[in-house]
Amino acid sequence: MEEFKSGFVALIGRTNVGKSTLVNLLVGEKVAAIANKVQTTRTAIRGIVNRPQSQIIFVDTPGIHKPKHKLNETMVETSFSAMPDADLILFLIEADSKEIGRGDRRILEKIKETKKKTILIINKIDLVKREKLLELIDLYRQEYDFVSVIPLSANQEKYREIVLTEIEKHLKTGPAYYDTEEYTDQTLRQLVEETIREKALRILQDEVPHGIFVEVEKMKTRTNKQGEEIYDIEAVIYCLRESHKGIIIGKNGEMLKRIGRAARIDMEQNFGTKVNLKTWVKVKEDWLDNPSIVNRFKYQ
Ligand SMILES: Nc1nc2c(ncn2[C@@H]2O[C@H](COP(=O)(O)OP(=O)(O)OP(=O)(O)O)[C@@H](O)[C@H]2O)c(=O)[nH]1
Ligand SMILES: [Mg+2]
Repeated sequence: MEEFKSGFVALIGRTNVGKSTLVNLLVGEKVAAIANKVQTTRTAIRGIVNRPQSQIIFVDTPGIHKPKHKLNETMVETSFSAMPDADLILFLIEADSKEIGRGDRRILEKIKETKKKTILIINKIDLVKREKLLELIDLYRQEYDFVSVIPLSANQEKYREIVLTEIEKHLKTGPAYYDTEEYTDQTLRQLVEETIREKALRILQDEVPHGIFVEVEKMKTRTNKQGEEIYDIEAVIYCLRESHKGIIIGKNGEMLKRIGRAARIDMEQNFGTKVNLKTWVKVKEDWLDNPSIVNRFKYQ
């Protein structure tokens, strides 16, 4: 019989390349927030795949970008800290890249430094012509000896098995590090906070959602009259300014209702229970540079 394999696989790439989309696809559950905005993921998030002969622990990380404040700095630090701990790295780039930009160059240098086994993932191939890919593969192959190169679309199910099989090949014999029933290391509370923040990111415009963090204040489970399990959740959305608070709440509270409704629907689907969600908005100026808040996003 083949021996059981396991390992930690870190996903690294610039912001918005589709790391969280790929983690969710591979895990088959909603582990990380996805949005068509930069800097969606703020800390290292683990997603676990349990297979008959292996356990793969994916480590999603914040996208590499140029920091503007303490939170940004911590996010980038977190991503680079995840690399030395990994057994394998998935380096994600976008299929429409024409050259190696500054962010990708920085990541490449780190990979060369750590000499880690790395799979190059070229994402969003649905957006480019095939011929373009060959040039890009060539360009990157000259930089590092990748164990393999996989062009794909992270939002298409058909790539799931291809990537998992390739990863499994490169894992070493080892134990299951996590309970095989688990699919993430995040608590339910963290999943709730991330779901609300994801909806705020998707629904709000400009800089408003980037200054938000969410805190669950109360979470209780009970059984309703119909015998269904229901979660009563109260959460606060913190933002940077009074003017942002006005935007998040919206006219007659419509915006906040939209965010809350979208979050509730998502949670009911992902948790398989009913959810009764109440949200408030509060201002906390300068939190982006406040170490006691920002330190929550450090790699651990
Ligand atoms: N067309 C297309 N869009 C994709 C694909 N993969 C991801 N996206 C979109 O790209 C955007 C960013 O995806 P995320 O998964 O949040 O990217 P990320 O790398 O985790 O971003 P950060 O957390 O900010 O670093 C979302 O709008 C996704 O829907 C793909 O294969 N094709
Ligand atoms: Mg992400």
